[in-house]
Amino acid sequence: PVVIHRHAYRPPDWLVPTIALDFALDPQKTRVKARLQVKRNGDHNRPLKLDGNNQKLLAFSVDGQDAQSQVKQEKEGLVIALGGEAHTIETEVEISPESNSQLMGLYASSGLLCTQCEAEGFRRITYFPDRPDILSRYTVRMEADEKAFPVLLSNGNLTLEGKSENGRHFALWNDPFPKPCYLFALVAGNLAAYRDEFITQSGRKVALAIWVRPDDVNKTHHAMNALKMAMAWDEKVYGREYDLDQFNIVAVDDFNFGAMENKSLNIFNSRYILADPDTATDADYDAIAGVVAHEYFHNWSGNRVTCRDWFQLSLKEGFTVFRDQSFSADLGSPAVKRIEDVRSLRAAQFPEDAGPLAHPIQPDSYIEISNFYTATVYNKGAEIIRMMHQLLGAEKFRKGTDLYFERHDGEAATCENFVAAMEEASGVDLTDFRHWYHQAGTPELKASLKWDGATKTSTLTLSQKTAATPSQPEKQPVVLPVAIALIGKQTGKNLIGEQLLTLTKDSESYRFENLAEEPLLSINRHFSAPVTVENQVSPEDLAFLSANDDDPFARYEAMQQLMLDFMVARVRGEQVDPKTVINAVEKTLTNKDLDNAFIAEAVILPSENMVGEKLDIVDPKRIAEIRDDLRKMLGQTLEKLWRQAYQSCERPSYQYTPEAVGARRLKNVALSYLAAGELADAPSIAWLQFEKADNMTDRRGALDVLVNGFSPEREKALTAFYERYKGNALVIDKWFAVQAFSTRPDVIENVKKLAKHPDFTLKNPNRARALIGSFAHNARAFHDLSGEGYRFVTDMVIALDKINSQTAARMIAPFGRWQRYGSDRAEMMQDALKRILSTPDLSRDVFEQASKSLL
Ligand code: DPP
Ligand code: ZN
Repeated sequence: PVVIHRHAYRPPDWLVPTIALDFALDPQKTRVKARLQVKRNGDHNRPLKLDGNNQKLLAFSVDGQDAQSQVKQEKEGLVIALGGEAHTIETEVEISPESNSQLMGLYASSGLLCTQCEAEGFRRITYFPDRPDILSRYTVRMEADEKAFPVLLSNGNLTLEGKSENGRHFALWNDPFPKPCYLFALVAGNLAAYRDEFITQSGRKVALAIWVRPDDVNKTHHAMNALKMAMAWDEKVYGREYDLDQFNIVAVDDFNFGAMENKSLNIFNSRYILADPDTATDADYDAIAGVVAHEYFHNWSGNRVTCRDWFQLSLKEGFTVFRDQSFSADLGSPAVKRIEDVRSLRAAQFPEDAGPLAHPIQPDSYIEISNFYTATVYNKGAEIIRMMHQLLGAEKFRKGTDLYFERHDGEAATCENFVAAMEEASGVDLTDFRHWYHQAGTPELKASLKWDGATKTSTLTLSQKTAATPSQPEKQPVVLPVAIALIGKQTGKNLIGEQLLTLTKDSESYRFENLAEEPLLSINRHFSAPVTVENQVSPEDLAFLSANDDDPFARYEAMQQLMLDFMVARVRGEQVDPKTVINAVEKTLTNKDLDNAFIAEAVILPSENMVGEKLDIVDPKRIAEIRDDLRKMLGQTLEKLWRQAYQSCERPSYQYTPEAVGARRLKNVALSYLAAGELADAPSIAWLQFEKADNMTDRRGALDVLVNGFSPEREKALTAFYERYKGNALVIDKWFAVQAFSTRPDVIENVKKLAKHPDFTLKNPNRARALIGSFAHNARAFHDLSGEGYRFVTDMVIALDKINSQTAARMIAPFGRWQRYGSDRAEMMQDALKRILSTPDLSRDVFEQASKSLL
């Protein structure tokens, strides 16, 4: 397969200022006519190359003359020699939406026709130079059967609609903003809209519509609220206003990503739009608000300023994730939001950075760009923008984004353009900071604080090291903004309030004088730098910090480290006393100054994977035993407190307020500890909660607990849940996922059975991810020494690759960590990768991930 290199970028030979598309839509056979105005770019005589695959070429002409005999058809497109400076190219092709199971290009989903073009789906619709640095003005005519497809949508403004022959109708759309083809979109189907409007800061009225199946209109209100808040927030925080008179969102059931920011026609995976209390959890509500905001924010960070090439992907994604994270933090509790974001960074990105698929936020090369929509490009990318925000301060950061938007509006830009604008507007030198863009791996930050009682002085030494990653054996020091404070070991008072230390070298020391007492170090407050921290602190001091640090995130971290150190020591076979951990959890639970949402986060143990990352050889079974054991101990010793927390968090009826969400969170964490403690009445409490729940958070919380046990309530609840929600795909996804995450030893047999359930299909990415993706992240089951877990996921990846290679490729990463396991597991994991690689007609997507994972 061809490898694309970052340094091989060359500007396009031909530009396409305008394109007119004409769709005769039909699920089996859609005809697409395209008229491209092409313009030679620069002084050269290279031919015009149009990317295209999965389509039948019916006609090809240049300047109105048939040119089918002059055009060279290659496997991946067309090549035509052109003599003049500008020409009109016309093509007509036939494509089949219904047989498009890859869900890239134009495809059918539950009776709708819709598109997904990022990154390279447009070439499956029509022949076109499919690269993000070609910006064109689009006019789109679409025609379809009026009964089956009453609604016809595309980007921009609707300029004309009407009837045509044979029960068909048409619509004409015109998008005044030049855009790359990955932002093109079209939807046709029987949809109903929930409508609202937004008045921009300059007073322009924007018509908003969320299009869904007619039965689902009542589930769009939360998404609509989020959209309006996001529009107002972007005006207030970034000065960015919406630029068209219409903004449409469509929800579809079959979707590879979470959502897509097509200009003025965002298309969403329905799981990030549809919500009501009966079917969506509080976590779903948060995710919906976050994704709606994310896609909306792309209108500026992505669409108005787009990416020059796909190596710049983090330019739009890292920045936009940072923007949506800040939005959600402003809306709710910043500390809890930060805890959640860091938890997902640690769960998804740190392992990526530590394994064979490690890549910088600007990768050096790729085989298939779809494989680089990663936690690194998105979430680490967001952390890198967040560090710039800290180094510059909010005001200069805003000056930088203003300059960036102004300077590059209407252009395809690079990450370097962004950093340069930041640097210029702020006057802050970011030369060394740029290493973050090209260096993979999570830096390890070592901290040691020495106290000299005689002089009342402390010296803090910080040092950093980044381990080698594939093709990057040597690492340079990176710029680390480290927020610290010194806290009195006796009094718990701040001796030194928060300071931002900027570590730029391998190692540096800082002196603090005239301290009233011996200090404890509060480090990497609010997770100011995306690093792992090595800091030798006693369990007692960690417990003290977990109760006294004035930064809520740092309190959470102290607690996490305390729990993690304990579990790691136990896995290593050391005799350690759980008392300190238990007391710290008790203190947190009884602290009247803390809110429920924070308490719930703080008392959850670090994941099994986090324990694994601390060990030379990962033994998932042993780690699971140790973690279960600590949960059991906490459940039993603090039984009274869990019961109290549970009761005090009960509410007479469902409300969606931050207070009620926090209460539900703590209530369900308390329930899970009662069950972990194997308390006799835990299953009946869970069942009662399940039965009388008036919302999905409580119903799902109860099911999560029951599914791990052997009580008769387990089967009752699973059956009741299924019966209640059958036909509701999003909730049935939860039913599959809950079972795939079970801690029971028979989970693999059950998951294999579920793969044969009539509701299971590999064709729907949400369903495939719910069962296979969830199972592959259930460490104890996936890594079972029988090898059954590996075998099952391998079989599924191979089968899925034929249907949807992008989704299949995303399930390979867990195999790539084989070096971290003992030889018994490592060999089986390598064998799984080899078996995948020996499959005939493997996709580029899966080939890239599997071959890199073997190295
Ligand atoms: N660009 C999309 C998003 O992240 C992914 N396809 O918003
Ligand atoms: Zn995005």
